Amino acid sequence: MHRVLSMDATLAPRDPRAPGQFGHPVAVPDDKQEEAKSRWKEGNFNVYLSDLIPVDRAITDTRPAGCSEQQVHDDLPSTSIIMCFVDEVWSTLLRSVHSVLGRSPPHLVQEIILVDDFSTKEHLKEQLDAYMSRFPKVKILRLRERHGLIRARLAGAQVATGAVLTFLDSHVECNVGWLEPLLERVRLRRTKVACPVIEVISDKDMSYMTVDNFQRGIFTWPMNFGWRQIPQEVIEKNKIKETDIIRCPVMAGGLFSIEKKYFSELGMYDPGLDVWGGENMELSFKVWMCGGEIEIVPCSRVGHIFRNDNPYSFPKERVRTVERNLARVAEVWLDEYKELFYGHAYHLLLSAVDVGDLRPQSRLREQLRCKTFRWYLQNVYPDLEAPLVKASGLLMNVALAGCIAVEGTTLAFRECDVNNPNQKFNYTWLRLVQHGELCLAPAGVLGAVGLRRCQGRSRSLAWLHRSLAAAQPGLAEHLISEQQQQQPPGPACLEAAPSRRALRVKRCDPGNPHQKWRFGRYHAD
Ligand code: LR7
Ligand code: MN
Repeated sequence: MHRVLSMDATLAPRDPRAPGQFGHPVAVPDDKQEEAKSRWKEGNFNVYLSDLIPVDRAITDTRPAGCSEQQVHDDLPSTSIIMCFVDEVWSTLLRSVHSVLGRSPPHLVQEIILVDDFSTKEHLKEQLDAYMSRFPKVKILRLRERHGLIRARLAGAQVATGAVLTFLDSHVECNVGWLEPLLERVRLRRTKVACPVIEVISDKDMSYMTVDNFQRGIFTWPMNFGWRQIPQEVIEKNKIKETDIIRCPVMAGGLFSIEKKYFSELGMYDPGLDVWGGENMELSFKVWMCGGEIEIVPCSRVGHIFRNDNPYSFPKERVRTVERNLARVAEVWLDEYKELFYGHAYHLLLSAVDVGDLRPQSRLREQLRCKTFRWYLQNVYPDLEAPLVKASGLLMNVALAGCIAVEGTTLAFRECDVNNPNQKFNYTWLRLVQHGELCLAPAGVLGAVGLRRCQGRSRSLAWLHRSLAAAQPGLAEHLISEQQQQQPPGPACLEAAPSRRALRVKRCDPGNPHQKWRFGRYHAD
């Protein structure tokens, strides 16, 4: 083994006084404000400043103490670096490539594959070829139509010859010693997927900033990626050090190393995902559930320009594209937990997005003998709140303290009995009041209610309650039917009639306790 190589061609920069040198912030001169402003949209960051900064600027070594003394193996696998871009700004693309060339041990870089995802900008054509012809390791793969990030990465992976694939965005700066610690993890176990700590290159002043330690990649419903700090008490209890590997439920998506053969065994990315977004969820679930691990390696650090908006167009609308990708991922990987996804993105359920053919992905999951999403939650992401239903137990009327019961295929209103299974209902993420296969439903005539076979995608079976009903003043404890009402106009609520103890749907009345209901237990708001 050897001490990690602190290779950095920029340690003695050509011009120490150049703007942005050492990752310092740069200010736009007063007389250039207009120009800087007008060029912002070329990349949705300060393109004017980026162009002033040397493409091989130095940045400070932000690694935690101890990283530079770590030992890595002499026989690390070599890697192909794959960088996809569409209409990337010249200076940031060059800076990305130079940071790899300048701060990676050359023998570990098999090649740098730049995948041009059908860019329209002139500087990315002959000018780029000419510039990169000086660097024999840099190869440019030109796609002849827009593939989108996900399929562009697959195209890059197809031609890559290294044992490991390392994906990077096209506006990054790799820091000193970034590569060996990633490859060390993959060498340790071929099913490890290693991510660097992603630091921040300011979109405004182009400064290189470090980030808080102990961050995990996580998601919240409906599958929004985020970072979350490991709680201080957990750090103390387990004596976690700044240099310790962090296991992540999900990766950010852009920056990681994965063994090429393992990536291909996993079927790479689902090729049915479109353009951009959600692929990080897909790969993360697939890796964890099918025997691998996602790790953040604190001694590997790469800066990335975070932008508020994509500077390129989407073939279809962006939100629609991402939502469709996520729904596809949910359908393939989430098992019964996909109800949580749809419950938090209910409009997707109603619009019945066309997720395409899922069979190849389901077959893959079977062939790989992947574990269940429940296993993933228990073992990889136990701190995610994921109750399978929103509420459960008896469904009690507030005014009469009586409960709804299923008798055969009809409904009755009875004295509450916690031991009677026929009085147990779930309030589901799909907004159903459900007992087994049967769901509470307005029967259509004269305000009657009855039972119907449950059907998640049907709005006529859905009820609003608690947080969902709270938008309508005074109705939070009510059960508001989502069925389109003909007569009477306005929202209709479930009511236990005071006299005959019968159930019916009547016009919602905030003050009426006969319309207020409580489930035995609430698992989510
Ligand atoms: O159609 C496209 N074709 C491309 O080649 C769209 C994009 N791209 C390129 C693009 O030029 C860029 O180099 O793909 C790369 C990623 O696109 P960005 O930079 O617009 O994405 P992002 O940084 O906003 O988004 C993050 O989420 C994406 C979801 O699909 C990808 O996984 C990105 O790689 C990912 N970036 C990171 O993980 C860096 C840290 C961000 C965070 C959190
Ligand atoms: Mn990016």
